[in-house]
Amino acid sequence: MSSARTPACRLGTRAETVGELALRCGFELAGVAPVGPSPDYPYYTSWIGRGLAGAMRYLTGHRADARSDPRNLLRTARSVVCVAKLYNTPQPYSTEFTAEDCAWISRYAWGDDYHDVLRRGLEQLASLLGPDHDYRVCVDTAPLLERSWARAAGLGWIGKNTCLINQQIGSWLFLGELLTSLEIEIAPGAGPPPDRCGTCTRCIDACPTQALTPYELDATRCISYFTIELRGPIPDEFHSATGAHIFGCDICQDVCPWNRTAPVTADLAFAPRHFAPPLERLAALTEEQFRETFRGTPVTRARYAGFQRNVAIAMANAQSGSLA
Ligand code: B12
Ligand code: SF4
Ligand code: SF4
Repeated sequence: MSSARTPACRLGTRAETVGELALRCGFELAGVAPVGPSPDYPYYTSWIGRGLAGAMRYLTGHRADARSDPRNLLRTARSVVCVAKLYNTPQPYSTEFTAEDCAWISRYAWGDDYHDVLRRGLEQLASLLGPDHDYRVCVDTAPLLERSWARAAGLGWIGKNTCLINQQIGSWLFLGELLTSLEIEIAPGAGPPPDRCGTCTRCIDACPTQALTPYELDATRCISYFTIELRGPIPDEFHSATGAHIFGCDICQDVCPWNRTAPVTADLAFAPRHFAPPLERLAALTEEQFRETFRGTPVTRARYAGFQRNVAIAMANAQSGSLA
């Protein structure tokens, strides 16, 4: 396991750094960025403005404006503490897995819901930082540009697949943040690492729906968006490309060379509960059984109707031989 990137920072008279404290709270990476206007916010508004968010309304309107500055979430914030938690497990990648008539659930959704796991770790980190600060914990759902802040805090670069990638441990990472009123001193030279994608285009070439152009994702073409976020029918033209995916998609990370030797998490919270379940079994689940089977995992976000829609498409693909 790679050690946490440790920003040389001073917390009053404390000897420990935020990176060391974050390790104690179960995170692999931590870094700090000073609060200010959000890096990449103009890019974000351009992405929204071009319709690339599809129907994800929580990304637009006043929720979009809130992303312009973390002080919209915590008025007294002076530092953004960014953390990352590894969720990789030893199971094969979707691009290597060949069992017939099985469904593919994306790697991040095999175990416990990460929102709860990261929130607990961040609350613990907040208390280790002492009683005298205002803070706010953010994991995924807050209107904060998490990848951009993680890059600013030195956790990794943003790849052509749009994921945050760390040179040592790859991109199977959940991100979280602690906005705090503490002013944490950052070492000179800390900050974003270089982009290490180079001339590689594997993710762009492998995406079955051509959702990626370098560094940009069109959600209206993305299997992850279709199978998790979209309510209503998935456009017909994307059915066969969806293959066996019934919740999320990992292809553009599976093929990334930086994930070739990615370490695995020691946290049992992410141990797979449902790895490649048989499609027949999923198709037979009642709504109650669906809730019972996937309780406490991210899969419930698809809701029963979305889940059934996804399973039906994967079964049709299995019958027509386009599961690959
Ligand atoms: C909406 C959303 C999605 C959407 C859209 C994804 C996307 N690429 O935009 C969908 C449903 C498709 C999705 C899919 C996934 N998601 Co998601 N998602 C989010 C969410 C809630 C918001 C992301 C967002 O604002 N997108 C809009 C784009 C424009 O922003 P962005 O991707 O963050 O990119 C920023 C920077 O990269 C930079 N940037 C990007 N491109 C460019 C180009 C230029 C020219 C410039 C200047 C800047 C720039 O600016 C952007 C704005 O800050 C975040 C949580 C959060 N609050 O941030 C999680 C998050 C990004 N998702 C996450 C995960 C794990 C996934 C999946 C792997 C899940 C799965 N297996 O299906 C896939 C990965 C697909 C992929 N290749 O991105 C993790 C990412 C961890 C990581 N290592 O990067 C996050 C951070 C959640 C978390 N807390 O861990 N997701
Ligand atoms: S998650 Fe899948 S569909 Fe979406 S961009 Fe990556 S490879 Fe393409
Ligand atoms: S597959 Fe290649 S281009 Fe895509 S994110 Fe990984 S290194 Fe970058």
